[in-house]
Amino acid sequence: MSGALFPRERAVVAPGAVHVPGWLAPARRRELVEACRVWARGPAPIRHTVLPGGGVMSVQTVCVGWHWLPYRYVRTADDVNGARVADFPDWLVRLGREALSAAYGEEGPCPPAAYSPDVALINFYDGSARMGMHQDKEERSGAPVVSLSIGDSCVFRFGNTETRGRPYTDVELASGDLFVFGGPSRFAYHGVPRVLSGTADLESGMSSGRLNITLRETGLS
Ligand SMILES: O=C(O)CCC(=O)C(=O)O
Repeated sequence: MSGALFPRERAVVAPGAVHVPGWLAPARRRELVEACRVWARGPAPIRHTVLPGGGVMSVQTVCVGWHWLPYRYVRTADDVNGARVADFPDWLVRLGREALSAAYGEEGPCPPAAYSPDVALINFYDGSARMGMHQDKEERSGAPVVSLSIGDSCVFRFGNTETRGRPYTDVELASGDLFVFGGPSRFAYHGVPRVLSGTADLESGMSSGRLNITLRETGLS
């Protein structure tokens, strides 16, 4: 983060879970923000996901490659407008591989060259949005999840694979940060209890709010 007072260091938060601060250069943040703005318009526009019990998620989400609805992946946005979601672009596969190299080097739970993410979940948080503790477990692949953050900082809570509760670690994710979780941490509970409003990264092209992009392999064909 350009505004950080002190250098923030790469940290292994749990086995297989790595935080790389400021990994996305400003130009890449801007390109990603622009791409997300286009995806947010369609073919299936960004929306607040409605949960099976009737609850409405406070974040807004748009998907690329596959459409996530609780709790499965489909090709068409049946809970939005029925449109087939945008194709997953090759440049995003390359970005996912670079992210794995940055987090793990060549020694991680998945060789970067073998990583083939095919879905991106793009979440937009306004200042009051949150995400409860959950596991990413609709994927049939155990490949790592790559998470990229742009805009306002947040508190990201990274827990354990057994329960939504403690032990967990709270990590501040700022604009440009990369967080990868794979290997023994792939199915750890995680969530976002708080967005830190007023921490915008204006260079990214976002004046407020937080964007999070997770890249995953669904293991589906
Ligand atoms: O916004 C984040 O940092 C986490 C997003 C997340 O947990 C998800 O999309 O499943």
